[in-house]
Amino acid sequence: DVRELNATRMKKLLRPFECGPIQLTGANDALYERHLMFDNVVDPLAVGPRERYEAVARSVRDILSQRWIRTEQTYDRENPKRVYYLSMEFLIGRSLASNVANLLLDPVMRQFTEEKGLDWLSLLEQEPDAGLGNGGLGRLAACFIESMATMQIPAMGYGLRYEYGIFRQAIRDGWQTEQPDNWLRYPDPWEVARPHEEVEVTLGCSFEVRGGALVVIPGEPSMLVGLPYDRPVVGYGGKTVNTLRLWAAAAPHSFDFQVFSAGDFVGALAERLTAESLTRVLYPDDSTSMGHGLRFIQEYFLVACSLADLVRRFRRNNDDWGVLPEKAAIQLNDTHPSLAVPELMRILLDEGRLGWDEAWDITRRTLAYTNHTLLPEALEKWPLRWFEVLLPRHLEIILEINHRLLGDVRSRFPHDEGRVGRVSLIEEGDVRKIRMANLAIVGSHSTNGVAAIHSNLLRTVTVKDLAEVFPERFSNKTNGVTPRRWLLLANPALAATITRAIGDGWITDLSQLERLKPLAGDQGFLSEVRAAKREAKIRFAEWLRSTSGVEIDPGTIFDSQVKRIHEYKRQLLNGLRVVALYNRLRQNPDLAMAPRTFFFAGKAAPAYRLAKIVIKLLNNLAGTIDGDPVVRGRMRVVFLPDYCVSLAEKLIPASDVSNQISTAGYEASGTSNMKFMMNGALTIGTRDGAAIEMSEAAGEENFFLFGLTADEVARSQSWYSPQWHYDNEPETRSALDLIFSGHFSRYEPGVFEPLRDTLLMHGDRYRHLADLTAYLDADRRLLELYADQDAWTRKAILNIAASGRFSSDRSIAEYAAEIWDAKPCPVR
Ligand code: B1N
Repeated sequence: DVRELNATRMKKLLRPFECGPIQLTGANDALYERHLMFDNVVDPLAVGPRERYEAVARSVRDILSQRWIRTEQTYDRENPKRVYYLSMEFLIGRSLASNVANLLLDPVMRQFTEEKGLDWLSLLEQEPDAGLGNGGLGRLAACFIESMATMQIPAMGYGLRYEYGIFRQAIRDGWQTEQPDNWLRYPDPWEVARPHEEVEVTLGCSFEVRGGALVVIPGEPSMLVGLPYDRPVVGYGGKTVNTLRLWAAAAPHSFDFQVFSAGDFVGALAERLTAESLTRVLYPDDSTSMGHGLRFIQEYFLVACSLADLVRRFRRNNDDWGVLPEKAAIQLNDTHPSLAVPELMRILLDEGRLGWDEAWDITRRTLAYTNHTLLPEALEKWPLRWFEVLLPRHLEIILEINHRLLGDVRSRFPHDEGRVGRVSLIEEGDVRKIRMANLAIVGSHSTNGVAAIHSNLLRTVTVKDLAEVFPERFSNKTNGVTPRRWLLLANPALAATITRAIGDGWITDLSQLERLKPLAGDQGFLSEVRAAKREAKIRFAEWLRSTSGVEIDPGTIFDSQVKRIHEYKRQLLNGLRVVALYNRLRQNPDLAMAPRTFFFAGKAAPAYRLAKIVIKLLNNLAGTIDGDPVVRGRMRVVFLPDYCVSLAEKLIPASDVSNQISTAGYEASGTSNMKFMMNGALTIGTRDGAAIEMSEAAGEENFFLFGLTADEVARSQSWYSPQWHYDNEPETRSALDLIFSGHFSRYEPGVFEPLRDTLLMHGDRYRHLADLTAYLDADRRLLELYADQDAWTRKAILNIAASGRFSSDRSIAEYAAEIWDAKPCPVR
């Protein structure tokens, strides 16, 4: 029994250090005290909270180390098919609580912290979030590797070790400001550097970073080194510990100062620093491709390092290149790593000396691609010129792929030159570009979207012509989230309530939540679920008060919208709803309306002007409404700064209402929607992304759906008139009038004028006003239900019971069966 084994081992490991002689041999004497004193060479009695966190984390790492080594040994011995998940982002957040929980060490930890007089929760707060991602795409990668470890799938995540993750957001005078997030300032106890497994990467030119911009020095090929840093990925139960391998860029050792420096030691050293700056910072753009050269090289660097590494591992155990597709499945997380197509071809052709047809067959059968967005501005296209300078061999290969593709298409679809132009890997124009999505689809055996509606739109609209050429390659894999972090860890009260009702099998088989359905009629269970929600709300309110001084009332409805700030996600629509409700109360202070706290959180891309104005509006709404005695105690607006994984873990369990209100057809899937559902929030939202499947699973009567459908949005160009809504809908008009009257911006005249432009003047691509009255109507239904607490909780239970499908374990099971043909490889 792993649980017992670990418990005894942990007790030994954490045995207090009693000033006796310290044994420096053997595995079991790595005491907490030893880490405390010797890692930082400090007096254990004088250490601060950060050192205590580090020592605890290192003790936990000691415990998982054996398993981690044994996992790799098992894979090495059994040579199973491995899954490689390539992603520019892994938004993993904190690791301590998750690793302890997955190692089943909670009871031991409780005892240990008690003995030491440590406060577990404040210990956890010492760990910085690993913010190596922007939002949903990066968090999905994190959930997926956790699920694969739990399901004992031989998998590895490959990403970049950014020194600066997503920026820290602070709010000054209502505006977003960005601060660099130097999350590795203190030594990270989880990462293990593997200098002996470094790889070399060749580029067709040299480059310099000057003033943040990339300056290419053509002509001279250059070399970079990729240094792997490994992080453990602990599966639930602690049986499998997989690896997340993050690459850091460095200059090669062979770098010859004598030749390059010509006496200029410091100048030559600057070149080294340039190499190291490649992986310095994560691009903070979610859903737009900014077209920066540095980003292009980052993407190639990830691909080149990861493929070199996995091919080396493959060659250790196999001498026939032809079996690569039986030994490796490489999943591309969006097109960001899609240079894997020409890179794998290059390896097979130039290093493996295979012929084109064989190399192409192996490449395609090894690679698979996931698309995460249909927004045209997010679809990556890189100038052909950049390939000429940086990756000339890859360009040659891409052109050959394209030549063969277009030949095929012409013979299968004669007299259809329109199609040929659209499926081509090259976009013609002033600046010729490579279409990375087309490259990924053509160069792989599988393309999937991340929710049913999204996969359908991808196949029938966005890349229709290619999908008709390769229909068998397209499928859907609806996203999921890990129930370990998002229910077991984040919501201990609800998790315990569920376990009391149906046992703990749900932790690794979330479909078991269905067994809660009959309990929706059980008065005792209703009160338990209500009490759990109450506990989460109090916990959140307490945390908020103690960290920011902001006081909120857990007796109010907690109504949340937390996600990246983007026009298509329509935080602005939510803002208009808030203003409309505020107007109702101002006009009729005696109106009966359940008191509510509206929470907003999310970051805007630093260069996204309009999104930043939306943040400003939400903060000004908060300020004005807070200061208005007429609505005191009736409604509050709170903008929580610096939304991140650890904040989501606190707020989502505490929320009663989940807002998922994107313009239908624009949100590929969404994943926070699933976390809210699992935690017993009711969803008010549009028929978009995975919310459609969620409402089908729970029954539409248990959802508050409203607004245009994706079809209606797609056809609305001809009739949508924002002015009509302004002229004919009194609440729409008075909400807009109040904003533009300066009511929320008394000393900042005109700040919100750009919003008038987007909402009223240019036809508004995101159709805000078309959905506002429907939103308010859904909100009215929601408040009616809330008035009947039992009816509300019943629906919450039915939602929880139907959320099992949205576990990332289910998503991974589908990928494993239908794309990867990967099987568990248990570690004995
Ligand atoms: O991926 C998530 C989905 O649940 C969301 O609906 C989707 O918006 C999100 C460029 C992206 N799509 N595209 C990105 C991220 C970073 C970047 O540089 C695009 N993120 C999504 C998971 O499937």
